[in-house]
Amino acid sequence: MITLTPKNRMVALLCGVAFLNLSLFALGGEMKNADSTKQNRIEIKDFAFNPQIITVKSGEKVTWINRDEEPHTIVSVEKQFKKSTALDTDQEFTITAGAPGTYSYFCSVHPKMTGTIVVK
Ligand SMILES: [Cu+2]
Repeated sequence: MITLTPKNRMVALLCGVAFLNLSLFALGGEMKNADSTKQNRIEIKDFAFNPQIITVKSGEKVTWINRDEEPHTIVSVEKQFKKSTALDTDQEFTITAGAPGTYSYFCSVHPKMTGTIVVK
């Protein structure tokens, strides 16, 4: 039988605190993961945006990455977001989706390249 001396009580308390800390840490890690999986990525390859239509929630980020050897830009048809600079190979451009609606965009270097973001 274990008697609870003051020292034993202290050890038990410390174990409890350590356990609580671990649980909080695990929870924080999970929340962080959930956030980082919320990535909306559009690849630019072979003179096309992939996916060509993407649906995101207002406030989420949308990132384009240029996988072509040619420079491309991202320009909102109705100026719903600032236009990108000319993206070099593997260069990225990120916007934050604003008010719900349909955002059409194109590449000013190759105006036939078009895409759509649907913001819910
Ligand atoms: Cu282009």
